Amino acid sequence: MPRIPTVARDASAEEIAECLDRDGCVVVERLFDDAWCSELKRELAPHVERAPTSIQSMNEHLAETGASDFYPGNTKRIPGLVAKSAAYQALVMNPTLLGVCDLILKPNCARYQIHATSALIIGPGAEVQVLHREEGPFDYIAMPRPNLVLASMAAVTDFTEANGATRVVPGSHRWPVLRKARESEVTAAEMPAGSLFLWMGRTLHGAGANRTNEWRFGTFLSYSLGWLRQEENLYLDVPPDIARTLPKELRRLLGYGMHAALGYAEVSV
Ligand SMILES: O=C(O)CCC(=O)C(=O)O
Repeated sequence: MPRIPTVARDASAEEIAECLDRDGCVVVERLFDDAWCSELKRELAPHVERAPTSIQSMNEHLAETGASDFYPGNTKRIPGLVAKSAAYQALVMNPTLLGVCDLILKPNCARYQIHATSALIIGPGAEVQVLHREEGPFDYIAMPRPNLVLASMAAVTDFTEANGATRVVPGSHRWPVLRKARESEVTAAEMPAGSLFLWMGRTLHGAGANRTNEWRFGTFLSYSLGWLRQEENLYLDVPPDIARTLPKELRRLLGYGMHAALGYAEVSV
C-alpha cells in the first residue's frame, strides 16, 4: 500500500517541503484547531446552503472543454473563499504554509500567488473523481520545468477513505505525464478534522467516492508562480472593493500587484 508521510502540526516548513519533494504529498496533522473548523463552517454556512449539489453551472462551463464529469455526483463546490471567510483568510496566510511556498515556489518567481480556492463538499453517493494533476493546464511548458503549483486540502470534517478523502498517488510527481496509475498505487489521504493535506502540482490525485451518509467538508487552496495565469479568476471572485479591505500581503497574494512588468492597471488596489 503506498504511504503518505504524516507530520505533526509543529513540523518545520523544511521538513514538510522535504516530504513533498520526496513523496509528492504530505499530511500535516491538526494544523488547525476545532475552533477554526467551527468558524469556517459558520462563515460558509449560507453559501453551502445555497450551493447547488449538481454544480450545474460549472459543469455546463466544463462541458465546453469536454470535462463535464470532472465533479461527478453529489458535490458542492464554492469558490471565492477569500471574500467569504476570515477563517479561510487565516489559512491562506498560515506561516507554515507560506514557509512551504517560499521553499517550493519562490525560487522560480519574484512572488507567488493564490492559484485557486474552493470549498469542496462531497455528499453521500458522490462517485470517484478522475485522477488529475493541478499543473495539467500548463503542459504546454515542456519538461523539465520548475514546480509551478502547490496544492492543499484542509479537512474541516474528518476525512476517511469511506467518506471521500482525497485519493493520491505518492511519487507520481516524478512520473512522465502520460503514465497512468494502477489502482494499487492509489491511496486515500485520511486525516482528522483540522489537518492539512499538501501535494505537488504534478502529483496525481482526485476526490474519493462517498459511501457514507455524511458530508465530507474540505477547503481547497493552491498557490502558483506569480507569472502564471491563475486557475480561479480572483479579480472577479474578490473584486477591488473587497480586496481594498484586506491586508496588503493578502491583496498581493490575490494578484493585486505586479510581477516584474506583468499586471499593470490604471486602478490601484
Ligand atoms: O475534493 C478533493 O478531495 C480533491 C478535489 C480536486 O482534486 C479538484 O477539484 O481538483
